[in-house]
Amino acid sequence: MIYDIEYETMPREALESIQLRRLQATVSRVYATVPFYRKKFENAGIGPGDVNSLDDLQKLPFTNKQDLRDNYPFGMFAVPMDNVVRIHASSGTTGKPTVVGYTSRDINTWAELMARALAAGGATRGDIIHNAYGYGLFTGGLGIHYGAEKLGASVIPVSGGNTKRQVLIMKDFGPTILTSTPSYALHLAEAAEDMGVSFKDLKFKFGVFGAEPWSENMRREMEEKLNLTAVDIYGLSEVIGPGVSIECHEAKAGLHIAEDHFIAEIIDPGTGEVLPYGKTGELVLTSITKEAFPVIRYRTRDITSLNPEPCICGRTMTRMNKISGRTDDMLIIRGVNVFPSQIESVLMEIEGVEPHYQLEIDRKDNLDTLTVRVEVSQDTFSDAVKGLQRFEETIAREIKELLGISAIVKLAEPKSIARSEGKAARVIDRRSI
Ligand code: DLL
Repeated sequence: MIYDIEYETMPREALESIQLRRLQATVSRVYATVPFYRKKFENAGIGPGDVNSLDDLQKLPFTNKQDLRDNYPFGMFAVPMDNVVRIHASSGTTGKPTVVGYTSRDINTWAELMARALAAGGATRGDIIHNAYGYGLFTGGLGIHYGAEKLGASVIPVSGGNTKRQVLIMKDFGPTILTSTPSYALHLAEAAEDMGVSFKDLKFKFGVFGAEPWSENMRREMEEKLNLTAVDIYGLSEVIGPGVSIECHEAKAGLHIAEDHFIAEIIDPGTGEVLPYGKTGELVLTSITKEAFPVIRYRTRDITSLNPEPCICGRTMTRMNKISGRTDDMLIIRGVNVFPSQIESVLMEIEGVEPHYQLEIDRKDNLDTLTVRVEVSQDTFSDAVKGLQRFEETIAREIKELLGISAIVKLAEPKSIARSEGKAARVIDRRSI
């Protein structure tokens, strides 16, 4: 079902004229109300009057995470606090959190976007949504929640954690849509199995998974284990939260960006040059309808490419490909660039390997070592030691062949790698230089 048929299927020309109008209004507003933007624009020698076409967006300076930190906590807000009705923050792994604010119109915009997103992911008014994204400063829980209500579905605000109780709820309430991080969904599946509950007997039809990267191979694994159709949802607090883009369940081939609210660009992360459709680089997003916390050319550090081809679902909005990594989580191991998602992809191709893994990077005598700890199924694990050794070597060989890096593979006992209730921590980098 297409929730907002008028906007989601709008012809390009009409969409672009709306984008330009909204961009101009946003630029004028941030110039007038946020000293940070005024200063940046002035330094670049441009003013609101210089944005006369969508191409002129390229004249505007980028905004990055450090800028938000420098203006911590509320320095980037474009409205007085009187008009702010909600605050969220992203914890991040280092430094201060990034704080974002919403007016009541922003909350409504976000709910609309999330209603659209859930509908694209297969949800309807008649569905019961088991929402296991964390509620709190993280945007996942409340973002999905408001969208589910706007759509008219029934939402179970179960949040993350208390996994056994979640399994009981899944069994007794019969939810039809699961929303959570992909790693927590797998954890739920495992907990259910331990409790003698099979996902095959549950009522889930669709899962809307995001907030962390997951590969196509992981999708296959999840669809089978969870007995549902898995779609990818993307977003980030700085831009609004979940709902920036969503896969349609019909195609599951790229995430439709809500382009009537955000303008997407792909840049070369090294030079900042804007790249054409199809080229892979860093995603840059500009919000064009937000009031409290507009962002101009925000560098997401997420790596993807854009695809303007029409989609079988009827939506005209440009699609972004699944995020393949972040500019800051690219591992350089003995000079070879590799993203955790690539290793995941290789692992998920191998029979007997479970979707739970951790990458440990050390530096010994100035040499980097990569250890891949990966769980295997109970059957495999009960094999003779020799068999296990051979299996480790096979996996290491696959990694070497496909990615060109040598790894030490260590098979881990089923359920020995820590499970997460939110975003999984897959990389432990012990190199301190
Ligand atoms: O993770 C918002 C969200 C909640 C999205 C629920 C989807 C579902 P942050 O905590 O600010 O916001 O983290 C944003 O998470 O820049 C990406 O690196 C990563 N990320 C989010 N969605 C995906 C995805 C929420 N579908 C950061 N695939 C982003 C890969 C994702 N990475």
